[in-house]
Amino acid sequence: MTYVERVLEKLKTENPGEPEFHQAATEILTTLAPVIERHPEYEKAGLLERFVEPERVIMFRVPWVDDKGEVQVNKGYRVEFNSAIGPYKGGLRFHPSVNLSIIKFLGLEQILKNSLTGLPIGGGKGGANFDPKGKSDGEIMRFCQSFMTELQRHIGADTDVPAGDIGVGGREIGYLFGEYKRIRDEHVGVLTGRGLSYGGSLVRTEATGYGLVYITEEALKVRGDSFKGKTVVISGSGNVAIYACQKVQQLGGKVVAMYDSNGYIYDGNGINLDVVRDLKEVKRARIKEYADIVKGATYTEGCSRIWTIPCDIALPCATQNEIDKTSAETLVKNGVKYVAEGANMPSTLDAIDVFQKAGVVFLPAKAANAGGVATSALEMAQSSGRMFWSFEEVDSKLKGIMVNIYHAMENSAKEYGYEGNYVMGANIAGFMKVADAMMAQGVV
Ligand code: NDP
Ligand code: 2IT
Repeated sequence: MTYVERVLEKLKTENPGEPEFHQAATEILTTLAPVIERHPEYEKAGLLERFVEPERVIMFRVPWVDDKGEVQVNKGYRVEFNSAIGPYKGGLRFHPSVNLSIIKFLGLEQILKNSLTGLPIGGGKGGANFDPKGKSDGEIMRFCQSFMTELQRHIGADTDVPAGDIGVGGREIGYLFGEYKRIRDEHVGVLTGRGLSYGGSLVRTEATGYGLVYITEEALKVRGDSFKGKTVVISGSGNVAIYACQKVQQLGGKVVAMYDSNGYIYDGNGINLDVVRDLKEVKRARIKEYADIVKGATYTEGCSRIWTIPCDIALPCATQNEIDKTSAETLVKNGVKYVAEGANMPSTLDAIDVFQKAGVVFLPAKAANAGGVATSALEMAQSSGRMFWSFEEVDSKLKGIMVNIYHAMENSAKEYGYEGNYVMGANIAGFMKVADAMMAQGVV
């Protein structure tokens, strides 16, 4: 058995019942095999065993009182995975499906993603199995306050800096920040994605979606192509999906479908984003209503059949494992040329295999959605420098970072003889910096 195989086997034995964590670790470690071969010193230093073991896992009770006066209890998590290159950094997810496996897969991915940005941020992730759907503002606030009452003792502007993810947007970050400040009495950059009036950065809201489109644009550009006239399918209708859609439209592409967890809308004339934003950002309504408002649009119950819609470019922006082997085969059969992952791990291992074998340009999540966390790091820089940069300044930095990531991934894949395999390229490029830092810092 090779070193990589032994580490993977140990991980699976020691962490039973964590399928998402196994999946992410398998993808990462198997693609690192050629790097490990070139660096026998890594095995002597137990580097991979340390890399896949979180530095710290925090699990806690989140009690709160709902509007009916009933006591509710949720599970809270923060996984401080790797601080070799900077303070732990990564979002908080509030969704009923959240468990330790999901937080660990997200944390592991985050280490390499954050490294790829070129900025000094380590990897972490957190969240709760709390369902924000259908909750009142007061309930959301009380939940966030209870969550932060515990989390505050573990985080800090130079220690661990959470942000948003599924179910955690501007409203939640505001409540979380207010509670942190009240308990710790410090107005610092301990969370990113803050509102512009209390330390946030311009472009952070748009950053993940914009970044996704910028890196895809670069992949198109080096092939002499562009978004102009391309048909695009985007899954999800949350933060990442909405701003990906906006940027695609600005660049001349046509987005024909989006979804939420109930079903998808198809609009052959091109999605009217103002309608989607009003439904999702203002009314917190279901996407189904789009078809009642926009003439000619249709709504179909259930999500996965969105991938049966023919498109040139697919941008999965909802959740893990939303594209399985069958969906990938259908996309390929219908002529998809580019798949760029806005969500974390939206494609199963089988689906990735289908895309790569078919010659689809496949841009993996840890590279393609790194624009969000990169802009979070720019927010941290502005906070500690007590500065506020213009929209254009942050946007151009974001674009530069995404273009750099594309070429870093391209070059690493080439260097190891896997040209065009961006899964290998992203994992290798991200890992090398973390490995160097861990080797330099001794066995810790
Ligand atoms: P939001 O909560 O704003 O939106 C999530 C969207 O995905 C909603 O449309 C939601 O539908 C849908 N969705 C969530 N879970 C499921 C599910 N199990 N099945 C079907 N649909 C689902 O989250 P974001 O836009 O912030 O995040 C989307 C993805 O992007 C996630 O994978 C996240 O990890 C990733 N990401 C986010 C970043 C950020 O900066 N926000 C940065 C990098 C990656 P519904 O409303 O019906 O639940
Ligand atoms: O998955 C991610 O990169 C995020 N949810 C954003 C993390 C961040 O700290 O901005």
